[in-house]
Amino acid sequence: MKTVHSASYEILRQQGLTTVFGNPGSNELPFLKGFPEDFQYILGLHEGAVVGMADGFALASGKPAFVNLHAAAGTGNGMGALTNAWYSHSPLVITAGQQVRSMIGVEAMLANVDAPQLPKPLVKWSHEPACAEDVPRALSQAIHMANQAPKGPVYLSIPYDDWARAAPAGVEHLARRQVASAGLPAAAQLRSLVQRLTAARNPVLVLGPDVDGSQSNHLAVQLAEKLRMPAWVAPSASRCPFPTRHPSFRGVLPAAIAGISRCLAEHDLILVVGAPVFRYHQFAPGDYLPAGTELLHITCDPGEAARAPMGDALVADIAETLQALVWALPDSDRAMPRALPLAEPVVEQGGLLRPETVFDVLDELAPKDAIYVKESTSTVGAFWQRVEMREPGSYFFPAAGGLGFGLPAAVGVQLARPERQVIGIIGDGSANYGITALWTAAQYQIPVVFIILKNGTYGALRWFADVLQVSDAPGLDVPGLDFCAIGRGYGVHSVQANTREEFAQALSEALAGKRPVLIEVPTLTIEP
Ligand code: TZD
Ligand code: CA
Repeated sequence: MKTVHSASYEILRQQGLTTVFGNPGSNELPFLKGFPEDFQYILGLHEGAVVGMADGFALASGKPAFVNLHAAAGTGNGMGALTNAWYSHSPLVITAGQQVRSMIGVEAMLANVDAPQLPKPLVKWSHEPACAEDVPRALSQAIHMANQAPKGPVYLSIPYDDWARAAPAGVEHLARRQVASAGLPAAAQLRSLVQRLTAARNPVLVLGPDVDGSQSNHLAVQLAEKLRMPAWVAPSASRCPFPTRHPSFRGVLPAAIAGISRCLAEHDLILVVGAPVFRYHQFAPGDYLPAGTELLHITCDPGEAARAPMGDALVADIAETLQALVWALPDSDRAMPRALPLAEPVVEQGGLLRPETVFDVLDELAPKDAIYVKESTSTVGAFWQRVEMREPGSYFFPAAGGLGFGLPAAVGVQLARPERQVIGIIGDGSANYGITALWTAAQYQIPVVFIILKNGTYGALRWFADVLQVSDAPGLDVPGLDFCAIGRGYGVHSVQANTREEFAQALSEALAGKRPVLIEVPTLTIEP
């Protein structure tokens, strides 16, 4: 007999979701029964780590990732991670076990009384099928919803007595369904874009995470070269959309209204691609645009288009649109922008290392196609200045600033991209929110190099406390943490490096090995 269970696994198999990131409970056991040999189960010890790993896996593979959580408590633990998945357009298909249908009403243990309500508003779609027979179809819908532009997380609650029920007639049509979308602007829209870009005296490009997400980095380069434009990375960067040593590269825009206007003041036209307009952070009021400047926005997300406070937006497929623009635009005869000068080495005083030095050593020793998963908030600026990134998919940072992404996501990214070295650069504050992912890296031998920058404090909050003139806030320091002991406790080979030489040595050894390694580096605190 074909069951809801076998039909659902067939859908997952045919749609390529054969890796299950999970943390099980009694409600999930019937789903895990007879777990097929062609699937792999990646156990995370806390749901924040489970969702973070799946998020990294989805972002790095560009494909939906499957998650199985335990009812309300498991879902709740994973929800902080959903803030990042939502804003990074990460296609996560999250399922959770529910009590048997007849026991939800009496609120038996582990009944999630209003399951679809719980993960809102951090999912695109949240659902509990009305009957067991609808579970396979709902699962198919979940996959296609997650994967449609703009991609994002979805949630499905499944009562555990559903799995053993007979699948309905016609279920076999679901597994091989393909749902595609087209997103090329109409000819007239394209003409208008080309006209405005050609007419501009001094245009500038601002690129966001969806350029990298749609693997359009090379098209962004061609566009910048055609129009001889400088290219900025949109504020609060969660990915790297442009090679960082290209002559057009200008760095990451500040995440403040006034700061952005200041950086773009000399331009008459700003073309934003694949980013919200804009992902501001610190409140610094001012004009949204420099006087006399126009803004054009190309995005795959209708929500981003609608909520922007200025500019004209076009909702379209990023890759298709960039390709069409590259074909249609004539070469400009402006001068090519000049490359930014490389950052000078900093002077070490002999005490704690500066993060800049750590990054210089990384830039020197890491493979040029290394993937950086970064979650050390006070060192973002220094990192972008000092570490070259060339390839698509080279950088991931929590898109909503929700800490607990970095360490697990590094594990998920490495699982999705075994051919490239993943290096996690994690603050001593951030590391604690997703620390259990170290265990998964150790048990599954996922060879991430974790670099823990230990400055003993929530460095970015120290800076923010200055900005907000809060000089006396409690709870900003995190002394007394021994990450080598913690790493060893979770089964990861761990070493401390105190000098440039020790760090270079530890990093070289870690890169040469085929196992996860944690390097704890005591550092000074710098400003973001
Ligand atoms: N909790 C969660 C889940 N996300 C957050 N973003 C914060 C708290 C607040 N927070 C920040 O926004 S930055 C930060 C905190 C606690 C400090 C992180 O410290 P770190 O990095 O050691 O990882 P730096 O380099 O010392 O800033
Ligand atoms: Ca810190």
